Amino acid sequence: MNPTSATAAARDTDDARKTLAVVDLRSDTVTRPTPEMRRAMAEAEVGDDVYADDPTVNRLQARAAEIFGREAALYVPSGSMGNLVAMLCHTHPGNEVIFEERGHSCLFEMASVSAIAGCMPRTTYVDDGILSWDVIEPLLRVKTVYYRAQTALIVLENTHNMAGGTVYPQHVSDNICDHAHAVGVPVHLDGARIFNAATVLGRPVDQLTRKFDSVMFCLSKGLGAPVGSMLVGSREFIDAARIKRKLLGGGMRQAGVLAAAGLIALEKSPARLHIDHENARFLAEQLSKLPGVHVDLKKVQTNIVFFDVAGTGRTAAQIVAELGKRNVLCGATGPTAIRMLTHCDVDRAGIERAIAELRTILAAA
Ligand code: TLP
Repeated sequence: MNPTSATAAARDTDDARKTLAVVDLRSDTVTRPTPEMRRAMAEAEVGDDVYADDPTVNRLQARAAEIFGREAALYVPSGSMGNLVAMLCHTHPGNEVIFEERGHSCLFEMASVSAIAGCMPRTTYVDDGILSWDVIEPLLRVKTVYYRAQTALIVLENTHNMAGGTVYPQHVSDNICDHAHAVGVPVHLDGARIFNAATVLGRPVDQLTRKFDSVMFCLSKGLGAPVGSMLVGSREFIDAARIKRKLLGGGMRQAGVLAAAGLIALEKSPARLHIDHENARFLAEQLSKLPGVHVDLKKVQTNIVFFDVAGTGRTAAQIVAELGKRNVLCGATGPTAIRMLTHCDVDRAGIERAIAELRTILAAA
């Protein structure tokens, strides 16, 4: 029986419902390590990475640096720590950092830019999340009167999570970096999902990111590793980043058991991301056909789907709760906004089931 007809048969009894597999669309962070990853983790050669002695971490770092065409890379426990380490390297307390208003490192990382780096966020809203130099320039404070906080850093996010997984055209991010450098301001890329952007653009990540002063990307999102993110940049930047990572308590010991899965994710997963994108597009198109549901299809460019349920007469929280009872998990991001992400642990049948469950919920009085 396929999962969709299984749904129809099982719906009426709670017991049967429990047997339905969970379709977890809350995030691409929810994936479980593959059997190959688990084997590599069990067999990983390890050492103490605070002494830079872990051969598996060293291999992961060398490979990440190579793929991004940079001098060096650093393994960090999370994307949030990677972004914060970069901000600490590029700024001093009392500086300003420019973000798009819904940037993850501005809005969703516990205000670490202020609470820990001591900087003031300067933000601007762009509907699709894609900044341009024209939008950034008026926000800059460079060599103005001494009592104005100076801009020390610009942070771009590619893909832009809360704008719907939107992708920077390369000429736009290149142009921002060129202008920023001309006025002496570095640019950091929150590239948590840069491999998704590379998949859409059909360009390698080293090309897309070559003008940035530092790049953070996540192994633990679309690439499917259980833990970890990478910072890449110059040798000088990574040496400084290593110190900041330790400052934040992010120096890990036999981290090779985690890095082993990261290496597999890095080598193997980028090639399959197009499947997640195709599933997201299918999901978005099917959702847009449901009564009262609105999807901005032009923003569905990668593996993230936002949709609005205002027209259904229900709140996002109500729908998320109803779906949850049917083992379809997703998150409300506003009173009537819901986010779903596709990833390697959800296939087309799972997506079809999610749509079927939502259709049923909406059909109920
Ligand atoms: N994003 C998570 C949540 O925190 C919202 C998600 O489910 O999408 N940059 C971007 C663009 C991100 O989306 C995230 C996590 C991070 C950084 C932080 O990575 P982690 O969770 O590893 O600290």
